[in-house]
Amino acid sequence: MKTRAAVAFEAKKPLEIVELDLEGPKQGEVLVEIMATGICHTDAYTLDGLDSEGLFPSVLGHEGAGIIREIGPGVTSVKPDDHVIPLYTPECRQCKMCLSGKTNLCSAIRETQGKGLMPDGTSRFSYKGETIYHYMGCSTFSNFTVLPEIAVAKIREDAPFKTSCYVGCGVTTGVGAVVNTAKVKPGDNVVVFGLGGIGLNVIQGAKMAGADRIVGVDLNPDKEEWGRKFGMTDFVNPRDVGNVVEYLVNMLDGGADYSFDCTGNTTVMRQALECCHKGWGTSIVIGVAEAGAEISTRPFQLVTGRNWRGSAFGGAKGRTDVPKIVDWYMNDKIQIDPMITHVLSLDEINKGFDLMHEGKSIRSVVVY
Ligand code: NAD
Ligand code: AHE
Ligand code: ZN
Repeated sequence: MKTRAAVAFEAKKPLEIVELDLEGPKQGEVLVEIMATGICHTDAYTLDGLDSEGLFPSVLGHEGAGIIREIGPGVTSVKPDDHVIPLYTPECRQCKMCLSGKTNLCSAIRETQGKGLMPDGTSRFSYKGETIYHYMGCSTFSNFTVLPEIAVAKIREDAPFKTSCYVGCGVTTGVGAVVNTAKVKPGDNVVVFGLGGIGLNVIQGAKMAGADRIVGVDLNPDKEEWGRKFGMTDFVNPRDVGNVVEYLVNMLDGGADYSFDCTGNTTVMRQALECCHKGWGTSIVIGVAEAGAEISTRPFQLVTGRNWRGSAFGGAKGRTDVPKIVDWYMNDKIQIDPMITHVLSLDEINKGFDLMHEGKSIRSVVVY
């Protein structure tokens, strides 16, 4: 079949809207009509050529929601007309990782996914006979996409696509890092670096968990108002204080119980660790740093009891947890609507990247 898609033909070039050829679902796969997709900073990072797994030409996008239109042989867990969210972290429920009870990082298809291919080692997308690569196993910047059955979460049908697509990455990543990875408890003090599409969800997760002080840190002063809307109690602009680590440690009587990096900047990651309380403070790396970047600190920071951890997709097991997070949204336990600052057509998708780089959007969503 044919599908309209925004294709990344080359790094650092705007996406081009073209009609692609799409092969139908094979064994264990489903065809999904994407109804809406968010634009995450990770899409921009890959488009900017900073992703060591970045491939071109490819169809980016990994924060979508849509409807199953066709199922391939052997598919049993979903059927046509089901509403689903594609999962860049699938959940096979059979691999060592899924069965460990210790991680959400399913390993069933990770190798081919990182090569821009379906589990059988081929792509379903092509343009004028040339292979176009998949991205993060999702490729939601295409109106239709093919996904493995284990990489879709079935969600309730009354959830609007325009907002629930955000659960496909940003909401789950931010809220999940608080409740699944850090396991923030009532009364804990939390510091969040980077108040974008992820950081604001960390803030609302911390508020939901009953955190006491929720300190937001951002270079963009406009983010203060955004943070306060979701439960931030204090705002710090690093440009207004001398040493941001010292400032936070003093402010929180020894430091944070939990801190979160939502910037992808390795200098910020170090600050996030070092603003943690001696003896127990834990810093969670969420931000994705460019290929080749490394983190550093004095080992003494760890010897004296600070912990450095990371979180992918908020530690959420996609097929199990994503439908529950959509329920939290539909039951007003968490907010999504105010964070969707821009709704665009596929033809306008490059504007969504510009708005992100200019710091003017929280989430831009493309509606097909
Ligand atoms: P975004 O562009 O919406 O927000 C980033 C925010 O960080 C902005 O408000 C910006 O002003 C702020 N910032 C940048 N440099 C800063 C600095 N030096 N100090 C303080 N604030 C600074 O991006 P997003 O969509 O929220 O994504 C944030 C990061 O999380 C990205 O690196 C993205 O790739 C990553 N991410 C990771 C996961 C995961 O599963 N681990 C999932 C989604 C996104
Ligand atoms: N491809 C990059 C790594 C990118 C990365 O860490 N991705 C996160 C999700 S970001 C969503 O916006 C993730 O899930 N990581 C775990 C995994 O298995 O990819 C690189 O450095 O090569
Ligand atoms: Zn993302």
